[in-house]
Amino acid sequence: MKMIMRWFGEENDTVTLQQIRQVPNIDGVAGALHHIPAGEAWPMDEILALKKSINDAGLQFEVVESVNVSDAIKLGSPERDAHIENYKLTISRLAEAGVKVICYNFMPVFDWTRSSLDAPLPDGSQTMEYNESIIAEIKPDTIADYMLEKAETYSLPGWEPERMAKIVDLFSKFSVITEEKLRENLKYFLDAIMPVCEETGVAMAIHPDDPPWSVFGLPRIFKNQGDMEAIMALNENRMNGITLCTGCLGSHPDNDIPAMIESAVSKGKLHFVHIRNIRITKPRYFREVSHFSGDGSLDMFAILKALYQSGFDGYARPDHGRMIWGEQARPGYGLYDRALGIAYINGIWEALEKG
Ligand code: CS2
Ligand code: MN
Repeated sequence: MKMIMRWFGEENDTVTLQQIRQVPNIDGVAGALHHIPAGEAWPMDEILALKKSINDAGLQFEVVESVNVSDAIKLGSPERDAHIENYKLTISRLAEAGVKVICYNFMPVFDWTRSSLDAPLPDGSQTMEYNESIIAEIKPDTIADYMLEKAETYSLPGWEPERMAKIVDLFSKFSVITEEKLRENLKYFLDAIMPVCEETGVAMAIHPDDPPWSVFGLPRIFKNQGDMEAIMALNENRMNGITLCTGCLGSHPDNDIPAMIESAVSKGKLHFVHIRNIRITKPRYFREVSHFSGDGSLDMFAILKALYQSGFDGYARPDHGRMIWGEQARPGYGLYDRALGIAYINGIWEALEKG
């Protein structure tokens, strides 16, 4: 298992590569060109500049998170073929730069959704919270107003101001897309890119829907093990694989994370793991907590044991962390709590290795 951290780039991250380099057992970072809109090809010179800055800090750049998939590809609208051609170009260029895994998601309109980015925990830290009773109040026709009202304090991925005007339009387009149709559109995308992935050795790793149920009435196709198996079966190529996010899938108590790990590894399709813990207070109400099993609802030892025993040898990263010790950073992506998470994971992993 290769341990990495997500890094948003010099201009967008409060955490430096030099700080990341000092985390015990760190191998590299998952980076991206965040300013390139979904649907466009990533320029080679910018990929190489990003790689150089990471390598110069003594870190590897083998994972990209994310090359975002455009709305046209998710909707199956006419521009999708042009966007897919650009995506294929991006894959080949990333391969040339030494990238092995691309993390992406197929969530319509929004990436992860939370009701608060700075909910207080009893220890005085702040964390992200999902409370369905708040989310349920927001209806598709009022969402643009809600987002504008929140814009100052509350910026979720996909909620960028320039997208707001498009939101109402996107909702109406997705309202006719069933889960079956969305899965079909994912298959169309995968079938088109798999030959390039095969040829270049780049694995695609789809991230589950966060939270793993439908929000704002939008279709969701990666919520549980059944969905995961269906996605893996869309294209048999080993490069059509999974990012397993423990905190995301684990926020639904029916999801058996160790069983999902075993299944994906046995098919050679687990390429990337996001490790974090959450505490479920009641159904569809959870807070993100430290990695320590005792703080949350997930058994982190059982999860790591499943990775170890199944022979997982892909990439892993701590996912989100709490905001602790007065750090001011992008919600979920401070240095301190993620580094504590890695130290804890390192301890469990060493114990597993030494029996
Ligand atoms: C990440 C996701 O911050 C996070 O929760 O796990 O945003 C992830 O990067 C995307 O869904 C993958 O495309
Ligand atoms: Mn994740």
